[in-house]
Amino acid sequence: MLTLYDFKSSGNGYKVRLLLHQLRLPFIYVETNILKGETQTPQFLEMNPNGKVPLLSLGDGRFLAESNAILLHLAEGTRFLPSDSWQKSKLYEWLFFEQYSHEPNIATPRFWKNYLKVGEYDEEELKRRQLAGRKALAVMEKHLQEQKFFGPQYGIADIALYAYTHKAEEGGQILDDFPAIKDWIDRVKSQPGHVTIEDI
Ligand SMILES: N[C@@H](CCC(=O)N[C@@H](CS)C(=O)NCC(=O)O)C(=O)O
Repeated sequence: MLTLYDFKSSGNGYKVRLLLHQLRLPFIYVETNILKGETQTPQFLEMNPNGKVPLLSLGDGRFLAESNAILLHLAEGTRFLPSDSWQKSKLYEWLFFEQYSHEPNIATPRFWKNYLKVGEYDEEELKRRQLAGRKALAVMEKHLQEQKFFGPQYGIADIALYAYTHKAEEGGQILDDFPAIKDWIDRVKSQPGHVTIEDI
């Protein structure tokens, strides 16, 4: 049986939850409170030395961390990951974009604004990241003006990008400025087996 160590409001964790539901794979959910240091205990660090969720236990002693690596592992051989090598490489492009240009600038401001008090984060750094986040959203908007999804059909690049994009306003972004992204969010929500970030 698969076990997912996760924190409910984590978009990185939500990516994995969403795919598990859409693949109809049963899993045990273990809430791991990052605000209470539960990812930094010796027991947790034994499973993931990087001390972060999401973490997937395969149930046979193997553990896999990094949300997009988990998505790739679970999606192999399914309709969520193309088999054509070029299409697959283009999808990897979006997964790496998500981790380098998108997540640090969309997810981190959201975390600061939701969980930290003014003064606990650097206002200048927040503004810098919000600007970079807007640039990442503009890249997505341009793609979505021509394409319905971030692959030949709905798949794990959409899941990876959706997780924090649909909550981007919590980090100070204005999604009304990106109409193609708003339409895509509706398309993602209407996929079979969709669950929200509040669901487990
Ligand atoms: N690149 C990682 C990022 C994981 C990450 O930042 N996880 C956060 C929650 S969203 C966490 O566990 N933070 C706890 C900590 O750093 O102690 C991924 O995509 O899974």
